[in-house]
This record gives sequence, C-alpha cells and structure tokens, in this order.
Amino acid sequence: MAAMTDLQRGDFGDEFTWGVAHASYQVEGAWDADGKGPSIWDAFAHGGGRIRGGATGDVACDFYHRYETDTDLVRELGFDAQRFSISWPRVLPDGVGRVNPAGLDFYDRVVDACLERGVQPWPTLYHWDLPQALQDRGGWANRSIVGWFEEYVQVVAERLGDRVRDWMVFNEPCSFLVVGHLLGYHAPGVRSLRTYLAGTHHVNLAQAVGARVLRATVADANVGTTHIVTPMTTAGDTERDRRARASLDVIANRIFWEPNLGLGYPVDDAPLIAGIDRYRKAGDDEDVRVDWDFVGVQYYQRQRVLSWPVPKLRGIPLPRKDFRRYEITAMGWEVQPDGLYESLERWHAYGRIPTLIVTENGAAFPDHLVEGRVHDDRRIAFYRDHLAEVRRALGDGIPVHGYFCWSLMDNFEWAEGYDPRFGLVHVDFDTQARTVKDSGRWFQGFLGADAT
Ligand code: GCO
Repeated sequence: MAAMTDLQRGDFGDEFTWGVAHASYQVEGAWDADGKGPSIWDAFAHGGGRIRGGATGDVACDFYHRYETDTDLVRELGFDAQRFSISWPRVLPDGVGRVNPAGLDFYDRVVDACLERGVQPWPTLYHWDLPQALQDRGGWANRSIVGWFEEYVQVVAERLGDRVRDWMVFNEPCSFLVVGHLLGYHAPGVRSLRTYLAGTHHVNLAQAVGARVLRATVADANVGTTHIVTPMTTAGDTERDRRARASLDVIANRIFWEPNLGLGYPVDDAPLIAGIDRYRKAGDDEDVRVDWDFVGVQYYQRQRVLSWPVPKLRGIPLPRKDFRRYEITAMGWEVQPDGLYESLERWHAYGRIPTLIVTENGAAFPDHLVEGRVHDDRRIAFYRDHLAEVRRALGDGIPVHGYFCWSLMDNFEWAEGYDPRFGLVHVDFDTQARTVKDSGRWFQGFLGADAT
C-alpha cells in the first residue's frame, strides 16, 4: 500500500470541511423514549432472525443520552463538522400529524451541543428509519409519501433552520431501496421489483420536495443529498459483460441520480426498469429536478458484476467480490482507494454539481482493545490512501469541499449488527465506554488538534 507520508491538512485548503458521520438508528438507542414512535428498523430488528447475533438498535451507542460527551470527542479530535441524521418517528411518531415536542427538543439540543463546541451541525433528514406507521400505509411504495415527507421536512426545517445551514435530504437511496425493497435483507424486508421501482420514483420526488422546503424555509441553506457511488467492473469485456455492467450501474447508481439532474430514467441501458413508467405522472419530470448545492459522495468499494442472470431476481446480475487482488475489510469489501477518485470524477463529469463532498468513507477492521488502546494501523492506512485520492481529485480541478469519516464511533451496522467496527472511537457496548483508537489520534494530529 502506498504510504502517503507527505499528506497534510493544508493540501486541502483552508475552506475544506473535515467531519465525522453517524446516523440516528445506528447510534441513538432510546428506541421508545419520550414519545418516539417505532421505525421500520425497530420492527425489523424486533422481528427476529434477520440481524446478526439478534442485535437491535434499542440501546446502540446511547447517543440519545451521551450526545454531549460524544460531541466533545468530535471537537477533541479536531473535526469541524458532525453529520448526524434525524429520526422521523422521533419527531412525528405517526409519520404525519402529531409532533412529538420531546423528539424535536432532542435535535435542538444536539444542534446546540455542536454549536457550543464550534462544530458545524450537518443533519440528514432520512437515514432509513421510516416511521412504521407509514410503512403500514405502504411506505415508499405509496405516492402519498411525497406529501408526508414534505410535512416532516417542514417541521424540522422550521425548528432547526435558524441555526443549521448545511442539510442533506437523503442518505443513499440505493441502499434502502435495493437492499431493503428489492433484495429484502434490510428493513422493511421487502423483495419486489415493483416496490423497488415505485419506491425509487417516490424517493426521487421526495428529494426534490425536501430540497424545495429547505430552500423556502431556511435562509442561505446549503442543500445537498448523499449517494453511495459503487463503480462497477466486470471479469471480461464481452458484449454480455458490458450489458451486465450497464444494467447494474443503472439499478444501483444512475436511477437515483439522473432524474434529479433532469436527465430522466436511463431505461435504454437497463430495460428491466421500464416498469417505472407505471408510477410516473404528468409533470413529474419537471417536479423531480433539483439544483443541488452539493452532492455527498459516499464511497466504500467497487463491485464486480456477473454477466449471467439470477432467476429469482428476474435477471438482475448480482455483484460479486474479487477476493484475490485486494485487501479485504471486515465487511468483505475490497480496499481500492482509486475508486474514490473515480466516483468523484464521475459526478463531476455530469457538469451540474457545483460542489462535491465526501460525506462517508471508512472501513471496518477487526479491532482489539488492549490496555486502553486500539492499534488500528490498517484503518489509518485506509484513510491516508483515500485522502490521497481526494487530494488528487482536487489537484485535477474536481471541486471537493469536504470529507466526513464513517464513523465517529463503532455503532449498529444494520444487518451485520455490532460486529463490524467502523469507528475512530471504540465503543464497549456493555459499558458504553468510549476509547479513542489510534486512527482517531492520527486524525487529531493530522487536523492539528493535538497542538491545542
Ligand atoms: C451506508 C450508510 C451507513 C453505513 C456505512 C457502513 O452507507 O450503508 O450510510 O449507515 O453504516 O456505509 O456500511
């Protein structure tokens, strides 16, 4: 692995934002505290058998009660910004209608805790924890959800908009639509092409509605959204390989990006998605457009695409990992730092996004807490090598304005439970003790915070 010993904060410029990220269900716990309604992840986790080790987010990192000391850590490590998400059912227990004042108060306190410590709050409005009450009405497959989402965004923007400038509407639509609605191993556990297509169109409309509400409600709002970017490769270069790659690229990437950019649905490159037309109405092509201030690029891995159909998924070629040539993380993901450059370059090539921000990048490795230390050298190398790719992108004129580590601390990794540890800070889930890992100390030094 290339050792980028000369990497310096100054290489990224004075205006560059350095942050850490986490999400409501993954860290908050307090799943039913103070009037919160259940989310689809509460229902999925309590349903049993679908999460490694039977884990739930009931307690998670107990961020709900520890947000102040956790935000102290953000400051201590030298970061400028904290990306967190807002739990829709904490704010609106039934999804619409009745507001839960205690839920809104919590996010109010989180924002203030950031500001008091000189940390910019970067909330995401939807990081997958839909109110179960709305799932019971069809969830993302029901077009009414665009209006439900509008109501929710309005409530949050009115409350936090006097102090929060930087907003993300969604986190990775691909992940919850493909994994939750097509493959079925994330909440709500649905396995249906139709639901995936309907949900995708409604999420794309909700992106635009959310952005409009933020612009109308928050003065000087900096409005973006986040997307996982998964570059696709193939084993060979036959016509069949190329078609498989193009098709999966649509299903996992372009279908979530291009309608908002005014480019429509790339049906020609993936006839499998033609059924999405059933859910489109007159005026939607206009309504779905958004002029993003920024797009958050989230990069973890490339995928290798198989070129033969899998009957149960009606011909969708599944990605496959190539375990032979690259270092592998605890998630089974290949470490390929140049894929981050490729992801940034690809978004830049659309020519429609003024600013890109890496809103997630990071890795899980088998960490060991020994005598109060976690020597996670592999994670340090991972960050150095990926940051070197960000620097290369900047050098090539790609407008990257920030970088957020996934994650501040070890947390609930969805269907994988608590085994994969992504944090810069180790969490003992029995005692809730936090221990800064060597990677956290590395950032502290890199960001110049250890001198203060
Ligand atoms: C996602 C989410 C995070 C994950 C992270 C590691 O990309 O899946 O935004 O919630 O925890 O990516 O898998």
